[in-house]
Amino acid sequence: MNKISTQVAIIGAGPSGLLLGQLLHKQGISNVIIERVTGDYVLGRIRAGILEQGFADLVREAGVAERMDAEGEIHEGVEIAADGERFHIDLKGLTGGDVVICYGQTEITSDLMAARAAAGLETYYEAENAQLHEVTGDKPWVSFEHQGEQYRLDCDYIAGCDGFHGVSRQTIPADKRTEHERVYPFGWLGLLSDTPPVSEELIYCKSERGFALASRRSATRSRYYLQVPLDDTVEDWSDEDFWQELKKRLPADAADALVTGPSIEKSIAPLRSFVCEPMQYGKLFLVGDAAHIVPPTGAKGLNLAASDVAALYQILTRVYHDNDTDCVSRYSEVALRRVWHGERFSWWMSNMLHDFGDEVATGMDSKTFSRFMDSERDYYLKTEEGKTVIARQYVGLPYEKV
Ligand code: FAS
Ligand code: PHB
Repeated sequence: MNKISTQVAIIGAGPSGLLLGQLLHKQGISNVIIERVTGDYVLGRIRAGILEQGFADLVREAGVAERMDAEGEIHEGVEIAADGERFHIDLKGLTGGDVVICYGQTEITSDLMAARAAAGLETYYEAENAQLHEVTGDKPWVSFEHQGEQYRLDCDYIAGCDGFHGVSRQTIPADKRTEHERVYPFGWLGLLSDTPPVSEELIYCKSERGFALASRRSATRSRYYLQVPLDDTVEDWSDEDFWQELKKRLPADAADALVTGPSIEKSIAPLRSFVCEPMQYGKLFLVGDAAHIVPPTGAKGLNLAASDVAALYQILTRVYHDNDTDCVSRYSEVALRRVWHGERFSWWMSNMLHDFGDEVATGMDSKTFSRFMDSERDYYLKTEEGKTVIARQYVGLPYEKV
């Protein structure tokens, strides 16, 4: 048995774990990351593309923002196309100057990986069968296997940054956690292509045929999404099928301008709203997708992970720098306040912009629900105060000081 120790054990080397590890390191707080797969596999997951101001500022504080600031695109507005009209949401104008950065999660993760390696920080990739022990005691520890060897990692705290399917949330006894969930009756088929994006700004489209999103990674790389039935598979969709359907859902002039090309990645993500309460148990803290999931319609998933990191980073800095452990118990309360705002916005945007077919999930028939959503769009897309609500939520609510 290999015995190692650190101050904070981090489970998962996705954006949450890597960002937390880098911030703690900057404060002289030792940490070890245990990751189930290879770094290349982590980078191969194509996910988020929009970073809130708060996230970008945290990456700058971590000292890892050079490429993001050089290559990330500042977006001062976003477009919603619905009911035959195109509505521009002036993020900067409606929020007094706040904007978002368009920079892929893959890039942020790559930058954080490089910074961690450059700092010589310990990351165990391909670590198998991680188990968390004595999380309610004074000295929790983690066991795992790596390259055929058994390891025991002693620590003061454990940050469960291991995503929705990780081990951390399951470590909290079922009778100690409440899980809130809404599974949507559709998924998103995403396509990445080295083609010039159809628009400078993102376009969220509600069409008669279902939702579509035109996003981007750079001036030469595009990211598109289509709402698809839950039982669709990637194999059901050739590139040509994707492009033809996208053209039918985009506004006509955007469809005419669409440049198509071979996909370099294509995948289907199911959509759910999910929150685990509380987000801490003894010396274990749940961070990011380990604690909550949102439908990507509000571009909140990655950004809520960042605000969890911000709260936990503040707390652990106070613990180790000021010997202040009173604030430890406040993590879940502080993190969940902002998580639920992100959950509501993502659920609300998904309700307004998707076709729910015949689903009756709201205690009313689908036609009645659809009429309510018509009115929701009519108010929020056609009034200044309505668009201000969308803009404020989209750029991200302020982070709470613990
Ligand atoms: P992650 O899931 O990214 O990382 C968790 C890490 O823990 C993984 O590397 C995993 O391998 C590791 N792990 C799991 N179990 C482990 C164990 N037992 N031991 C060790 N390691 C373990 N958000 C958006 O804002 N916009 C989007 O368009 C968007 N699209 C998405 C598409 C998909 C398919 C998915 C799944 C999510 C998407 N998201 C999107 C949300 C996504 O970006 C997450 O919010 C973000 O990855 C959260 O980061 P982490 O909390 O680090 O979790
Ligand atoms: C993306 O570019 O992947 C993206 C952007 C905005 C969203 C969801 C996904 O709301």
